Amino acid sequence: MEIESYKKAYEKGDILKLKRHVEEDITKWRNVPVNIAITGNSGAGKSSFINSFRGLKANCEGAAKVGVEETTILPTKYVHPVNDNLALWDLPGLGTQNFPKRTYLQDVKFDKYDFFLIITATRFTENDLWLAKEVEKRGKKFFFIRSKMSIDVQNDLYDNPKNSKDDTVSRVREAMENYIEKEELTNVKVFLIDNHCPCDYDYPDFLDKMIDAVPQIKHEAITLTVTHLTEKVIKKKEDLMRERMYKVAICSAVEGILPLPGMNIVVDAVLIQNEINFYKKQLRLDDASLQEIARSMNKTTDELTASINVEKGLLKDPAKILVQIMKEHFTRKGASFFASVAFSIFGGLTAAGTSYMRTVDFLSNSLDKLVPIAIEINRLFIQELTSSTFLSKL
Ligand SMILES: Nc1nc2c(ncn2[C@@H]2O[C@H](COP(=O)(O)OP(=O)(O)OP(=O)(O)O)[C@@H](O)[C@H]2O)c(=O)[nH]1
Ligand SMILES: [Mg+2]
Repeated sequence: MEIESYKKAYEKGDILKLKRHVEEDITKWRNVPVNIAITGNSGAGKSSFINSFRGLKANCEGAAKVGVEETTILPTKYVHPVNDNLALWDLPGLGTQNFPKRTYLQDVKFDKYDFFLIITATRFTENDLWLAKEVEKRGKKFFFIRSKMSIDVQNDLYDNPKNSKDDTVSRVREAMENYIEKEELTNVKVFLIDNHCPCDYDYPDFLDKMIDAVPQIKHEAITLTVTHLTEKVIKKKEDLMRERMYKVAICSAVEGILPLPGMNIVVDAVLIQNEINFYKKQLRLDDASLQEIARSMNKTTDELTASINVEKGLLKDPAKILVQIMKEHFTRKGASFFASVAFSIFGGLTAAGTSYMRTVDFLSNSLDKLVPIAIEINRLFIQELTSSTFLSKL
């Protein structure tokens, strides 16, 4: 994967080049396995799950080590014997002295996996929910797996002799689904299985769904990688524009010293307007760039901007920009961080200080709004680019 060439193509706004790189890399990516992390509390049955998934018993050669005591100490990779697109990572259990929650994510290198199976052997615990949220935070997906179902059935039969196996399974399923709904975990699948009986419960269904999900997981992994790479370019530009902001503001402050009543606000307005146009160009949010991106996605500019899910007022008519910012500026309360900077530089020069503060504040406020729009458009663009290329190559 040519990371540098992506960044360069994106930096230059060379969309066709970026597209070509992605197309070339997708052919390579097809042969790279997806990394699936098997995670959950200690003893939940993670290693046993890997064995059953690979069609092995715990005592077979090459099987993952399992045990009633804490067993897995290092993340270990197992490739699926039939589908070598699947790399299963047996992770240590969460919540033991060796792997406390505090350091777990770093210890198991949580960021490197593409998809997660969170295994729980009992009702959901706080740790399961925490893992689920951490996966979601990274823009990745997971399935919940409830293991040891035969033990639940056996226990339920002991407690309620009239209950059938199906009764127990339905009650466990209902409880898990209610929990997922209550915690607002979106589109999460739950499978009830027993690692010692891989033909029973939801295990066969899980195998089908997992195999079906692989191309999608791969596609999402690619999209996320390219999006992160190009997002770095946006962030770098943002840093440079923030540095520049102070210089522009100093210009407006120098004009503010001029003893012409009302003059400095006009100077500020022109400066701010020009600078915002510069930001838009840098972030490829100017009309020409938007048109080009929309065209490469087979959309009109209006269709593209309609699909953006962040505040996008600043993409509107430039003349309205200042009015909008000014309105917000004058309704905002509290001392700004920039005020202290301005006063430390300009001390007693009130007109200059006011001008400086106003300009930095306006510019900073605009950039705060433009950057998320650029990130969102970038995400939509990469998603579209990778899916059209990836799916056509399947
Ligand atoms: N009955 C039954 N027992 C299971 C199942 N899954 C695991 N076990 C048992 O539970 C114990 C722990 O299983 P492991 O697979 O070692 O659990 P783990 O999550 O890998 O544990 P750590 O690596 O220590 O975190 C073992 O004795 C397994 O035989 C299951 O689905 N049904
Ligand atoms: Mg284990």
